[in-house]
Amino acid sequence: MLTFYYGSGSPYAWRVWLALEHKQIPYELRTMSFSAGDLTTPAFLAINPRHKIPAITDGDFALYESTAIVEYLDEAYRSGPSLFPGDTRQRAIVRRLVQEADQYFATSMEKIVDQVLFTPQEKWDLEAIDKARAGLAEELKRWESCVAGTYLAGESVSAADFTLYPLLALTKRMEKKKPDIDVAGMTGPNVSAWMQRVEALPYFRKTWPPHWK
Ligand SMILES: N[C@@H](CCC(=O)N[C@@H](CS)C(=O)NCC(=O)O)C(=O)O
Repeated sequence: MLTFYYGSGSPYAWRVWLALEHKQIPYELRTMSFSAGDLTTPAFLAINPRHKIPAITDGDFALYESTAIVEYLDEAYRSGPSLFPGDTRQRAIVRRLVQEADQYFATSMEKIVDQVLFTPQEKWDLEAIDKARAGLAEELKRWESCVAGTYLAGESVSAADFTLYPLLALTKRMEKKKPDIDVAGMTGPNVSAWMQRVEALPYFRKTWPPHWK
């Protein structure tokens, strides 16, 4: 049985959860607590020496880094619907979108999360938050013209959807502490409608971060 090491609210773990559900792979969910030190036990460090979730073990095979995990699941479990198109060029585009979400969108998102979630409010660097928000706004403008069909890469759900959605959802979550992040104000109609279509996937609710409920 595959074991999925998960942390609530992590956009990187969320993409793996969506992939497991989408492909209907049986798994045991192991929710790790950051504060209880679950990530730095010798047992977990043997799985991920970088002490981060997500990670999986599949028999005697351990893997970390969410993008690599999603690719592994897709290749190792052929039975469920694939998250990467069969066509070489289409597959390359999905990989490109995953990279773009991780390299550009996530970089600005991480800066906002570092401030809003992990820095006491009186120490917030408002200039840094504004700059990161401007970066996200520019990215979202770009993604607005990237929605190729029902889903980001066309008519089928792909790894690109499961990468961008959680990053955007976490950014939205930051509004609870800083309303003027105003994700709606920087999200165009195509991206908004795409988000709703991801949210309509039958297994989506199950993967909503438990501590956000
Ligand atoms: N590049 C990694 C990022 C994973 C990551 O940053 N995980 C965070 C939670 S969002 C974590 O486990 N942090 C705990 C730590 O660094 O000790 C991936 O895609 O899997």
